[in-house]
Amino acid sequence: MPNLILILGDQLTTDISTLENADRKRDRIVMAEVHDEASYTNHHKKKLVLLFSAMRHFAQQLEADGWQVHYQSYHPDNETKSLEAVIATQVRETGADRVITTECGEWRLHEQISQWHERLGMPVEIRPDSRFIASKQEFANWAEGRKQLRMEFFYREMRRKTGLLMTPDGKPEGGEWNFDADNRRKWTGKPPAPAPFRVEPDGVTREVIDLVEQHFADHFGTTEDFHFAVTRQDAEQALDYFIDFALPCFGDFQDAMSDGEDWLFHSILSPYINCGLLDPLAVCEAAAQAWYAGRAPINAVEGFVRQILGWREFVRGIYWLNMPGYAKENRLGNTRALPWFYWTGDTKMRCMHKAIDATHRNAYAHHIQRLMVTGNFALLAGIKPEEICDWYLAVYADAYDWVELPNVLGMVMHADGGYLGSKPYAASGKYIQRMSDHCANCHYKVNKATEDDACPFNALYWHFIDRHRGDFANNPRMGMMYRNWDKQKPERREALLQRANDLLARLEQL
Ligand code: FAD
Ligand code: DLZ
Repeated sequence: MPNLILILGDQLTTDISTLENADRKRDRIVMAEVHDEASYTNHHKKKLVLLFSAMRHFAQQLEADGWQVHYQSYHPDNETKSLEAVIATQVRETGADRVITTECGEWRLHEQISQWHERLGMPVEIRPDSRFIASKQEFANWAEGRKQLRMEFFYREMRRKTGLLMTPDGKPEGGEWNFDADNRRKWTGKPPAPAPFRVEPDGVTREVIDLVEQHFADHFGTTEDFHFAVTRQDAEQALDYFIDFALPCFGDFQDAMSDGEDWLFHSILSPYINCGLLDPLAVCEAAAQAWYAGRAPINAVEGFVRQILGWREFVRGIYWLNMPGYAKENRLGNTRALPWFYWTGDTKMRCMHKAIDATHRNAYAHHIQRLMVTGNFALLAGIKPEEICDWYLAVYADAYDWVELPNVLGMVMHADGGYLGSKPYAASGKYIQRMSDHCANCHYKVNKATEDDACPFNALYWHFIDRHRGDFANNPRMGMMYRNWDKQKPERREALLQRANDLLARLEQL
């Protein structure tokens, strides 16, 4: 009897654990573009194109390698609209008596798949996802008994485990674990940032673009200028391109933002790593090699490796340790609705407009735009976590619940009460001015705080500090903010709070 081997849209690698011990002659691989996965959020059109095209290319490769593949292409009239329905049909058609899958990345789907053995009446083997460097159990063991979980300590464990950027006697290369302090330069146009790596759409991708335009016309974003890689080969070239042209400056300008450059020196690899086209450990190894070969400085390479080996693994661990309760956290008691301009970019705040517009065009914004612009604004304005989380899940090509949720709910919104991060990343317009050239082009004046044309981030920042005194006044990392706030004259504080209340009352008009 054949096994049915389910490969999901974010498991596009022959190293996936479902294929271990599989028999090309006996077993059947099932891949399906289904309504339920394509519609559980308002996925950016480019994310749909990326995944459907990458899935189709991967299925073709499997077939060329001698696998039997059942592939369902998307059509709104397909009778089988969920993965379960596809599997049930395939069970009937093939007489399979066992389903094998690799654990999926999202709680939502994980819950469904966990019930399949009962619903299908047959064994459903769920294998661990060995693409991650730390297993769920390993993370749980590390976290056990710790009151607070801090990425930095977990990251060091991962460095030791993998030996990445470690000397033979077990010390961190370069003499430090972390070169974060060297990752904060403003970018003023020099050196020029490389253009993003581009792959021109082939026939398969063009077909998917037409499909998405036809059936997902109301989804966020655009398919125009689609240039993502959709095969492992091309994604590997994107990695090489990053290492050659952007990695050397990645460290210096990691936190920079620019009015005229969407991508700066970022790798733009997360869409590929997350869907399986690139292996996270191999990506880190390639970056480390560049340092050993003298092709990139340590602040760049360590900074890059930390994002993948540290943050990426850490947020995944947090997710699985705390779901499903984590998604419902709202410890700061936020109640405001997400302003509509998050979907349109129609705001006079230049930094917000730029970040949202890039998101709409590219299905991409870099980390500091996500954290310190669109995220920071939502934090200061007290937006309901579930609404801002839904937005982030929809709008990026790399978005999956396991990585989006801890970043948004934990890192940005501090809605988990400081479980993931020791202090909120709240910042006034000054931070944005320091790290970008947006403010020079903005309708609002970053040097003003209470006037009608003052940067909204300024008064909102102090409102946030004031309204959350009970949450943060005893946080040692926030003490200085409260001292600064308390030092201001009462009339000034009053004017700032009044301005903030006025802004909060007409968020939609900003
Ligand atoms: P680079 O800046 O080149 O970084 C290299 C790699 O490090 C990334 O490709 C990514 O794999 C990893 N990485 C960096 N930071 C993080 C992080 N905080 N968490 C996990 N991995 C990280 N990343 C996603 O992959 N999917 C998401 O849905 C997502 N949502 C985010 C939401 C918010 C509010 C914030 C603040 C961050 C989010 N991130 C998310 C993390 C990070 O912003 C993106 O991984 C990064 O911007 C992707 O672009 P890049 O490949 O050019 O990254
Ligand atoms: C994100 C996504 C989308 C848009 N479509 C599909 C699909 O049609 N078929 C599929 O197998 N997977 C898809 N995915 C990825 C899944 O939703 C993903 O496996 C879960 O989000 C778990 O990480």
